[in-house]
Amino acid sequence: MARRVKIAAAQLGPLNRSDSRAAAVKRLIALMREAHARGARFVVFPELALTTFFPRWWIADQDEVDRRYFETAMPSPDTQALFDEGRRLGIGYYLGYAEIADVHGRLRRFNTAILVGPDGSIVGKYRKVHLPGHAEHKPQAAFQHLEKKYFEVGDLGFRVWRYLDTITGMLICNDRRWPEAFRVLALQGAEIVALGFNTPTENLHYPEPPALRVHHHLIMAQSMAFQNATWLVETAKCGVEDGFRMFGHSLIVAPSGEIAAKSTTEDDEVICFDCDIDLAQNLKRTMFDFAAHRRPEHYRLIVERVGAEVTPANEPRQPHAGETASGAGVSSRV
Ligand code: CDV
Repeated sequence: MARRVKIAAAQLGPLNRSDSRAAAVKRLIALMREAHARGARFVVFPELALTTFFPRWWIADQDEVDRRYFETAMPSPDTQALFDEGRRLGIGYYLGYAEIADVHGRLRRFNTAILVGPDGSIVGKYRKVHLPGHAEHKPQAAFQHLEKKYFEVGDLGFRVWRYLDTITGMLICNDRRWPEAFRVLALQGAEIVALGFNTPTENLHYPEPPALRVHHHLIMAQSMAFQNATWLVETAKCGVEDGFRMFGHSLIVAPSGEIAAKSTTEDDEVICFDCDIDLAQNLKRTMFDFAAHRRPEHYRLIVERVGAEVTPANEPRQPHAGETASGAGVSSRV
């Protein structure tokens, strides 16, 4: 019998700096109730869903950042009501937040997402790996993107969990631009990938039409879902937050690469789709039968090299660690 899970993307409109955690949690609960009323068993909330997108500001006082924007416990007194309501409704969810963890006596800060089961237990945790932006203050810029200042690179890797009779993985925002992240999840059998995001409408680095940014968001989601034969749920926090606009376009994408549901506002909005988890079986058995068709012996550069280097095939190059001279010598032999 086909496995079906009705999944919701619970998009949040702006959360301003003046909004309390309690106000954010109240809105998340309202979205959760709506998703449940529409039959959803799994709700995907956005990245950093409890506060404004604070990496847009340079804040010198780390104590202030910690106090205003980070969670030291999950659930916390402020978020307990969300956990209670999720358990009462018997609904699972993905929730993004800023985490301070005490790791062997050292405080470490991560951009984190958790997967919470219908019984209210935390099933899985992911800490964002691809941190965009910069660590230094750019006073001339219209806004900052200081994820590299406020967060460390996640230390938990890309993982999947058995969840609601599926195999579910988590990513966060900028990860959606990196095919490697999806492929690592797909290689562990991912059937659903959940991802929350906050994406400014304006490009910090160079002028770019907002429509083009949305275009990139859509084509990435469609190709990542198809090439990895997985359902993909991407949920925005969006709208004009403290004067800075972020786009919506929350999505549920089928393993066929088709957009099954998409938000139409830049405000609080629930979109839902009844996902046939086995829809990808044919694809996984044929075109994307990894065991039959992948050629990792030709993919070594993906893990051995970080930045691009120009290495023309007709110029000699030094062998990389672990690579035989003959393996490296493709160029010298042609
Ligand atoms: N929160 C993010 O990771 N945002 C990035 C922006 C900076 C481009 C994104 O990839 O959407």
